[in-house]
Amino acid sequence: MAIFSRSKRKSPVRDLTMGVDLIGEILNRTDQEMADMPPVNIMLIGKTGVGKSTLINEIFRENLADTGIGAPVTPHLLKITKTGVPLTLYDTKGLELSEEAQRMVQHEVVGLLKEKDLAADPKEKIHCVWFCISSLSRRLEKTERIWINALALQLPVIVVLTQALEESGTRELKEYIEQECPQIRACIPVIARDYSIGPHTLPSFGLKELMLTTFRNIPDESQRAFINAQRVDIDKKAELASRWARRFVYETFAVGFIPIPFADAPIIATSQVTMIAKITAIFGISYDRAMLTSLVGAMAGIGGAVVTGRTLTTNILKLVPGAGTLVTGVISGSTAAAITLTMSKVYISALREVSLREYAGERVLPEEIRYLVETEMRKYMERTRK
Ligand SMILES: Nc1nc2c(ncn2[C@@H]2O[C@H](COP(=O)(O)OP(=O)(O)OP(=O)(O)O)[C@@H](O)[C@H]2O)c(=O)[nH]1
Ligand SMILES: [Mg+2]
Repeated sequence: MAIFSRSKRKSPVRDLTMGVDLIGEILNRTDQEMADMPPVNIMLIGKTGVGKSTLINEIFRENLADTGIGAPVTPHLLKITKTGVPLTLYDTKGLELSEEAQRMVQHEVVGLLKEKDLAADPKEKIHCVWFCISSLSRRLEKTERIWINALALQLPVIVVLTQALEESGTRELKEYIEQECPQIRACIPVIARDYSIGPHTLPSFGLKELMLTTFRNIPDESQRAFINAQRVDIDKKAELASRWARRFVYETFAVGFIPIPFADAPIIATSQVTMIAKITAIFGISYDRAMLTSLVGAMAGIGGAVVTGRTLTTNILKLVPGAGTLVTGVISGSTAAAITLTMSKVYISALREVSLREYAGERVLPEEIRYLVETEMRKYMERTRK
């Protein structure tokens, strides 16, 4: 059906009339989006105990350092990946040992960087190095300085000052490193996880800054994967998803959309399936059928698993001011755009809430997801009414 002249679909989504498994379509489509997403590749260098694993677990989804699959690439380099997270981490071991051992680690790292740089597949390239130095050590060793400067000539290097418990010492070390290593992109102090010291707690900080600085310094094609994999800045996920959705809606409905009778409303859902899948992939959330059924089912205003394009479109139509009168009429490009944009807003704000809960370590039950979506829809309706 040539309704969407400028839609950028990779493979056709079936016409979603009654009886089609809409959730299944969204699930397949999201899997496909994830499979097509080029991963972001980050190398972490730093002595044992500086907090590399803690940093990984706090910045990325899914407790990656503990639950990801670690495969040794060389004696001192571990490659960490996890299905469903578009990210490859290279973690170094053994830097704290003798100078001889340090040289070996350097040799392995340089070898890997060269190999990846020459690799035919651009997806293999290392995009950024997080060189971790404990702020508690209060010093930058000569070998570290030489190494950082050499690496920074080849690719973006961010020095992460971990365990930044003490303010003035951290500030001095940061200034010193910035002066000694002028080629680095940034030197960022962090406390990755809250520290309890006696009755006091030092709250974590610096992770968002590290996240955003990395985002700005990696190639455009890996930014989406990075936003998906990280969990410290949910608003950035929402921002990227909203920006993408606005463009998608404009491209799909503004040009070449032929007005259709309302009875054919479900066909609008083909583009909405594409949109929901893409937003889910941009967001980066552990999705499965149960979760999508709750989310999309609630948007369609029905409890069961049989969500159709018609129920979804009809229910969202209620949120579009003045569109109720269309029931017997024709859906124009601007109405279709309004429905789809509204759907993206509701979906993104629901995903935002679900992510906040998930990343706080809570298990979000399907009934709660349903409730969250309904709340978002009510809020949305009140806002538009005003
Ligand atoms: N609370 C808190 N503890 C931290 C932080 N960074 C490191 N630690 C603690 O320091 C210890 C070592 O941290 P890891 O993250 O295992 O260090 P690592 O760099 O991965 O060490 P290796 O895997 O041996 O190379 C652990 O007991 C952590 O709990 C932090 O930001 N907050
Ligand atoms: Mg570790």
